[in-house]
Amino acid sequence: MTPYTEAAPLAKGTYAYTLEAVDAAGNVSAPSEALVVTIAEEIALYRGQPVFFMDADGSSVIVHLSDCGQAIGFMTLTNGETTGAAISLIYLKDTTGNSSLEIHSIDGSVPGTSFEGLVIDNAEGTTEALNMLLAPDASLAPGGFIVADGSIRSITLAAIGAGSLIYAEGINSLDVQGAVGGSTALTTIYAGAAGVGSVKVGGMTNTLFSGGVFGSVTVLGNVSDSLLLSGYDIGGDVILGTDDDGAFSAATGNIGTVTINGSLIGTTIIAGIDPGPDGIFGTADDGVVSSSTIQGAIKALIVKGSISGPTAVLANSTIGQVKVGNAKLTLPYVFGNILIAQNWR
Ligand SMILES: [Ca+2]
Ligand SMILES: [Ca+2]
Repeated sequence: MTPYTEAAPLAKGTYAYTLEAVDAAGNVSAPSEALVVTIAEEIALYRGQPVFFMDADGSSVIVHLSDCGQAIGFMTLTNGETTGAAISLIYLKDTTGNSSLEIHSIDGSVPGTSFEGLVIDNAEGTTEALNMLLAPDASLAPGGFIVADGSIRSITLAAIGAGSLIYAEGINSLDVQGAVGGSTALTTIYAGAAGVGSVKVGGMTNTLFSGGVFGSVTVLGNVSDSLLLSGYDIGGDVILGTDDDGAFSAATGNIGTVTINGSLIGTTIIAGIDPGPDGIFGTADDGVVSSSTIQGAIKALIVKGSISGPTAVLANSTIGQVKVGNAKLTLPYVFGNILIAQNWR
């Protein structure tokens, strides 16, 4: 087998390669299945210089890296200008807590746009990665990711697709007008010991959310098949139930008021509780997350719709009040496979 190398670097576009075998007698085989290769377009992002492109359905998209710091970056688009483009990756380097990234779009047969990946590599010595990711009409594509090695002050997105990952060392506010997650694959949001300040989302499905503390959590629709873990660290592998799980250091494990305008379905909400050896929250072997600072209180849980199981809401310390529909629940509340308890361990 002789390796084949293209003579010159390929221009952006999509290329198909097929293989035909020729024997000594000159017989030519049928062509193989095509190997399709897409060469992406890479666009530099300089602060203060917006980049414009047209996405696949004709929306005009503007990507803008702004404000201070030495932040620079690049953006990789798949497909060409003739078919329209999609953002496959945005990479930002040397950002600070003053840097902001904005993605806006107008028009197109499908409103808004989407991106598959955002990597924020903040400047050395900074703990803040970004002031603002303002993308109110951009969705994080299913299976997409946002990864920052520092904190992000505010994240505004249209939606977060199923199977996505958001990893940051603290998020002050997370505002998602549409849905977070989907039934097809687990969505993970990791907010480090600093946790999240305020969370406001359209709905939440099949999502694992881990942080040292949660401020207010407001959901316009339902929360289903999800886990909100305050104080309990799923670790750098962002997988629940592995060896690197434990306590966030210097985190309170508290949760502010959780308001769900829809229903709470098959979901676990934890403040400062450890699942114990069985790995399941709400069983007899549960423990307290062992950090000297963990308190693990929940200020209030207000569900405008109904609660269905298996659902567990457990606090190491107190739960201020629990209201479902118009009823105020007395704790501990145990009904079928629903368990709501304060001072759990
Ligand atoms: Ca883990
Ligand atoms: Ca357990």
